[in-house]
Amino acid sequence: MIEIDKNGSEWSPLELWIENIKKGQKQFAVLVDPDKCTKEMVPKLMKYLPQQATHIFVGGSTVAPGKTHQLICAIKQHGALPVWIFPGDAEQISSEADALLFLSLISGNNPKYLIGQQTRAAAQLRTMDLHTISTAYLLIDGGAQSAEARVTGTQPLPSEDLEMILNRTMAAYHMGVKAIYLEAGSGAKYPVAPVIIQRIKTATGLPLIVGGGLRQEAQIQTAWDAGADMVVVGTAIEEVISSMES
Ligand code: 1GP
Repeated sequence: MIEIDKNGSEWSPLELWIENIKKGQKQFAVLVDPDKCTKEMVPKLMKYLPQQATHIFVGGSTVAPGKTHQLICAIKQHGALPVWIFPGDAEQISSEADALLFLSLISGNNPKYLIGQQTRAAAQLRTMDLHTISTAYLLIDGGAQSAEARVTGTQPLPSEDLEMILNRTMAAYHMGVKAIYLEAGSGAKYPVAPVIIQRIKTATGLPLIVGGGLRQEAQIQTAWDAGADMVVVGTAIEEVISSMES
């Protein structure tokens, strides 16, 4: 059954994404960190967004409460792209977003990021109408110490340990997640390798997000060609925007 969501669309954000995947349309999310982008900076952000952008992700590893909501409100005022929350913790939730990636950090064994933050988030979700996308989140070594590993107190999975990456992903698959997110870490030296992307996409068939260390068009195309349905770019776009005149 097709449901009308709160924005009047026939499709929920996840259903719409799956439709795009069926049509072969690749997605490009620009990641905006509320700690680095204030609401005053939003007009400039929207002016210099890359043309390929299909989504705006909002989130960061350490964000003061309230900042995520303010930033999302400003983005929604200035543009029409769907805004999905990519939360570093349960404080980063706003009913103004179109969707919340309901992440579980399954590459690590820290209960706080496997079920703790999710329990706190669920308490808030009881009082708001926000579409959630259950997502298995895997941190994979990208050759640099990442904020994600530091803040969550977990080690990334070694990129050569395909068996472990696959087994952890399949555990989440059997628990019924709706999407997978392969993360090399913000500012990674090496993005997630195509062989990993291809293996995970083939094994699960689930909508697949890939991010971390994607700086060049060719790297993005490689991730899409390997099976990513959506790429996420943060640092490279932050750098371009901050180099532009106000
Ligand atoms: C999104 O954490 C990444 O998955 C963002 O990484 O800042 O390296 O683009 P970059």
